[in-house]
Amino acid sequence: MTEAAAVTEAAANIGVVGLAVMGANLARNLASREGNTVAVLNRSPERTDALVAEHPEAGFVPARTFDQFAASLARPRTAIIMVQAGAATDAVIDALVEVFEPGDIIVDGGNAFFPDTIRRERAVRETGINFVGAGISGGEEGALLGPSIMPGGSDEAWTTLGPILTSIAAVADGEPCVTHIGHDGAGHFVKMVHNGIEYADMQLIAEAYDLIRRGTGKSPAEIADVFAEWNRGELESYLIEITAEVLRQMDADTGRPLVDVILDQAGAKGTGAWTVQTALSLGVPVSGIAEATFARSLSSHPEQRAAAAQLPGPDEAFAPDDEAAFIEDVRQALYASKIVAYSQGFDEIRAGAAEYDWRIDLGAVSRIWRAGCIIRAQFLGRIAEAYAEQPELPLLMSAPYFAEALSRGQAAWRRVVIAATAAGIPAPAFSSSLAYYDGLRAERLPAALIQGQRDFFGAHSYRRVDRAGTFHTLWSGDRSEVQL
Ligand code: NBP
Repeated sequence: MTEAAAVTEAAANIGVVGLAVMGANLARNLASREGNTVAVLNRSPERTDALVAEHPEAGFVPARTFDQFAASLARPRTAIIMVQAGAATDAVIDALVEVFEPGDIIVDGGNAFFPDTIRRERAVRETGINFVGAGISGGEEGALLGPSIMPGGSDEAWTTLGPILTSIAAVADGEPCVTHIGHDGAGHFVKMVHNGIEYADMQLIAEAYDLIRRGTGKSPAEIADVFAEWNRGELESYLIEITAEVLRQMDADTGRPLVDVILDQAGAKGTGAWTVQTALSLGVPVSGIAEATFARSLSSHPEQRAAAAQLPGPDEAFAPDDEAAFIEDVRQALYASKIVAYSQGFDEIRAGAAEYDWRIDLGAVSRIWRAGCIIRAQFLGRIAEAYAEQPELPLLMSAPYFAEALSRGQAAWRRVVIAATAAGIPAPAFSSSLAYYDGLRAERLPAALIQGQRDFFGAHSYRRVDRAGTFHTLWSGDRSEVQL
């Protein structure tokens, strides 16, 4: 090999494997930042050729094979995989392990389920190569212009990767939206919960829209104005902003509001379900996220919906006396339920960190979600402040700012849930969030009765409020109590 060829071959400081929409945009983002030269590789070479031809300004270093790709990267070689999650990711990892050396870094930027990331990190670490699972949020636009990035992996990998990811991340109040979340699967875990919160946020907004539409008869365009107004206050967020845009959109074919011609069956790619499954195994009640995930499932069973359509609802029509007051109630119910959803999500991250031995800084997580990602909002700054004041906060919604907001909004929240129930309008996320709030603040819970039932049929025993120890009542005998 000539000297010139060797220099060319090791010209890139970062590589991207997988050049579909996310990978191509991430590669362009990387290439646009000073100091980065980006090697690119895709299974089908046509995609690589198209990207290089369409973006000569990016100065990409294209590769046809994994050998060429490895040769084009300076050490420690660092590659971000942006392929379909699952078997494709495993195939690319295997191929990179063949051509990389100890100290090199493989980053999976796809939407992997965190136990897969833990497994992959363990396997790759055996070779001396670093493996980093990095959650990347923001969709296509975020990948191109600046996503919120949640990397896991080792401290060693972060030393090289940190500056590269910092160069492409979104920026909120001068701070890049990337932080080293924790080891092995921590980054993908936090990305999973981010998506779960996103499900809850979207469902809450959808319930607010439905209540206003059915409660006041306003048109989607009029409700768009309501959301645009809300976006100027404490609910200000990307999701509220795009809700106004979607509601304002008219269908060119029919002249009707687009929202009325879109089939009302919500899709899902699985991250909401992962968040709920994981929460169930950790014993963390994320009821808002669960209801949001179930609401999408419910919507997607047309045969069951057709079968249930004949079932009766309430006789009374829903007509609030004071429309403006009702809309303000819905706004407050939305904000209160949103606080609960985020509180539950952060609780799941806290529990996951304890279970998997990750040292996750919850304040830092809220800060990197302030820009770049789908749930970006002013609100995240409030969460950051709460954790800055009290890093070991046991429950986010008990922080002074949120406790005050909940106490201000709880009467409206109850009125909305009562109105929705009376009118037969489903508001599962609003009502389950309120039940969670009331459950946690209750002085006594009927869990005591459940313990009694469990002891009755299964001799599961119980503890008492007045004495230490474990007890069992001889239900089938003389019903006296024994201490175990
Ligand atoms: P896709 O998830 O649609 O995957 C397409 C890419 O995977 C193509 O480059 C394809 O190569 C490659 N690929 C497949 Br499929 N099987 C392969 C294999 N066996 N070996 C090598 N490459 C293989 O792409 P995407 O929508 O750009 O998403 C990429 C990742 O980013 C996914 O994990 C996704 O979950 C995640 N993500 C997506 C979004 C989003 O908004 N779309 C947001 C956040 C994260 P080919 O060209 O040869 O077929």
